[in-house]
Amino acid sequence: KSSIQLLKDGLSSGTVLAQFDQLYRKRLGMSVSCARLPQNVSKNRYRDISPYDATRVVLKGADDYINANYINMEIPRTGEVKRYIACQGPLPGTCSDFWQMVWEQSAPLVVMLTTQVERGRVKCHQYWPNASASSMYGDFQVTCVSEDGNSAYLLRDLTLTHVETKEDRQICQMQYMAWPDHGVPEDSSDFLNFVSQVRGKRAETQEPVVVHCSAGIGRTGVLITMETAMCLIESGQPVYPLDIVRTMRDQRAMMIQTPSQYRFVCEAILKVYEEEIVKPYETEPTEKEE
Ligand code: PTR
Ligand code: PTR
Repeated sequence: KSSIQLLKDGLSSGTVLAQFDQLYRKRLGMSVSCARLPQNVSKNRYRDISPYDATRVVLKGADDYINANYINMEIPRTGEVKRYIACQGPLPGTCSDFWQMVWEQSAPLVVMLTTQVERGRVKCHQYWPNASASSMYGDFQVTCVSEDGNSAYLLRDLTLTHVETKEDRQICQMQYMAWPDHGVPEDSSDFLNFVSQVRGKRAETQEPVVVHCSAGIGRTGVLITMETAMCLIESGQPVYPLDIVRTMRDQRAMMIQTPSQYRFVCEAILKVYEEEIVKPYETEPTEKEE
């Protein structure tokens, strides 16, 4: 059976969700001691969401902590590795760390999957200036050159300037609006369209894409899973969503938070495949026999 047929059967029988429920949330033996240091505690949005020490993004300088992990997703047989940085939504006190990270990691694209306030609770600080304005964040000035979009998502062109050297870079921020935390996007077509846009934007570069929501695990995990699955489909390879989740959780704990998020992404993968939203480059069938 093809991986897609297995996924389809597993979704109707319920085994797909049962396997997700049984998967470890944190990889055994991975320490998170940096996040727990007294000077870093206030830099975490949620006490129960900490980055593994082994894969955390280390800032330059003495104060090197930010709640962020590298997530590398290898696409077998293509030689390609899709690189991400998964992080929490910045807090008022971590905006300058955030921009330092974007700068040091040469990230060209920031994907934001939350709004600032949901159901009356702050989910992410506004770490960028309003349209046509500039703000300072530590050593960096950020200018919002343009803002454009629709009800599902917004695109912002930002200029990030290192004030001391006067060097500057263009950063694109893509914000998906219609997706509450612990939930799923309101519309899978809008979401798939958004993921395709993200793929298009990142096509020209090998640099890591920064992805965040509020905690940087649930919605961030869904987006990375979706893009990885699209790459696999495109290169004519089988898609095993649980393997994707495991690979992510080996690099940041708890990626994809709820069974409904997992179901949503599995159904979206089926849709991409069946409606040929992404088509294989190769013509020969390459799916593994099971
Ligand atoms: N989820 C709650 C929070 O984020 O504040 C509750 C919580 C509190 C969860 C403490 C875990 C906590 O323990 P530790 O800091 O040891 O992970
Ligand atoms: N302690 C928080 C909670 O369980 O509510 C942590 C948390 C918050 C976890 C948001 C996931 C969240 O969703 P996301 O990663 O999609 O922002």
